[in-house]
Amino acid sequence: MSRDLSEVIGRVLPAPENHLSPELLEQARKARRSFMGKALAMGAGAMTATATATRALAAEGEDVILNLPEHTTGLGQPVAALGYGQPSKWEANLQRRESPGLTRVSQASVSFTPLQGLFGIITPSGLHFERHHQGWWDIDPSKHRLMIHGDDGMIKRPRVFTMDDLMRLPSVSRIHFIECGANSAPEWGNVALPSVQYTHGMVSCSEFTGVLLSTLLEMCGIDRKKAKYVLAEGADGSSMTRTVSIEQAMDDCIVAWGMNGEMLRPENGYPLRLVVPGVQGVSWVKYLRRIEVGDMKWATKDEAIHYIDHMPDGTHRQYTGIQECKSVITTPSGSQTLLDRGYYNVTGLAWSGRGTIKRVDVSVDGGRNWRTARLEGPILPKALTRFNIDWVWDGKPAILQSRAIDSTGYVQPKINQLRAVRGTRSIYHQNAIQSWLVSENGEVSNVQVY
Ligand SMILES: Nc1nc2c(c(=O)[nH]1)N[C@H]1C(S)=C(S)[C@@H](COP(=O)(O)O)O[C@H]1N2
Ligand SMILES: [Mo]
Repeated sequence: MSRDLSEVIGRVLPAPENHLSPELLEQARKARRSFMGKALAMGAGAMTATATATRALAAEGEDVILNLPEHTTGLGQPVAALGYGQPSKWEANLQRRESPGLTRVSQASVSFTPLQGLFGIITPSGLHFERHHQGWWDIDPSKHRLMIHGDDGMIKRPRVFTMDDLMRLPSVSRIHFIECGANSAPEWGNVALPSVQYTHGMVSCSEFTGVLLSTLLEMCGIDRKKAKYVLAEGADGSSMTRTVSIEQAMDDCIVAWGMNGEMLRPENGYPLRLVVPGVQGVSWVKYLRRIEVGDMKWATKDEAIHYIDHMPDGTHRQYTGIQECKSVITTPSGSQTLLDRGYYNVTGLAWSGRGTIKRVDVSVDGGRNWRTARLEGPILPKALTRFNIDWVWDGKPAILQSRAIDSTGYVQPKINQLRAVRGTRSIYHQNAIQSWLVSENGEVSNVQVY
């Protein structure tokens, strides 16, 4: 960009739930309204109006830069009062939230990650989404055990591990996304949830630390000829039990105790969870207590009745675990407001359960024209990948979309392409292109483009 950015830079008013206090939000809206008035009055000279508005803001700011506030002249705090650090109080609106449309059924609940307020690819642990089928627990690690066993000699040395036993073993630390299979499910119908937090906030990405499941299975003497599947079971009341293929189990599954450099948070499975990279969240069994090796799928309740895909012909598909290639623009996104015309860094996330992200294209005209976005490193397999692209908003309505392509060549589909194959009765695996409408007044909302 050769132009002087200060003349054209646009500012995003975040979704109300993020970052700005209600007072600041109202201030910004007022500034926006007076800018719109000026811009309207100046007609074709709108770009000048933007420059005027920007200079007005700079002049306002000069008071701040000239008058030294107390924090520049006084004594600061010695060390953080709490032993464990907390975010700035100014960031109090950046929170996990329960979706407006979802009813909480007893302890079966979901909280969503505020993707609109995050940078890079790592989800801070305190903002990692949660999905509990029967509530969460803070389990005493000294009493937690993991049993590995299998009939017919499939496991020659069955064993019960303590946490200490496990944490002495050779470990790995790897960055992976976890996405609930039901992420973006309301888009199957025409339910337009207001913000990216609710449309896509059941995806998070962390560095997980633990012992490879293959290491444990080999230690226990797995019979590779007989073994075809493993069953993972959790220690909570949801009887969460999921079949994982032996290929995946021996490949990159991790029996993890660490998340982002510290022990797992209780709500994310402390002290032990299974990490099944690329596969829907439900297989990432929390409070992991048992691994059984077998030669048939178990067809447990969470794979025979739930987590199935209803097809248009009335049949249903089972064991569709992989999270296919998907992406979403996180800023500007639903419920945010563009405060003026000019330059924006359009940014978002892309991921694929089958490998790495190869390319992300962005459209600002509802899919007629596409430009290739910049991918931000690191680009890791089965992890979130950040993309960015320059955009100068001319003040006219625009429809922003992103379309990801993964290392297998798979192209993220449009919603009508997905519906043509899958119908509209599904809950899971909705990975269509997401569309955000930017209206003339700068407000961004969720729309579907066919
Ligand atoms: N033991 C147990 N494991 C579980 C669940 C559960 O309720 N109990 N929920 C599953 C579902 S449906 C998802 S999407 C992920 C959510 O993981 P998180 O709460 O760490 O985000 O955990 C999975 N593992
Ligand atoms: Mo889930």
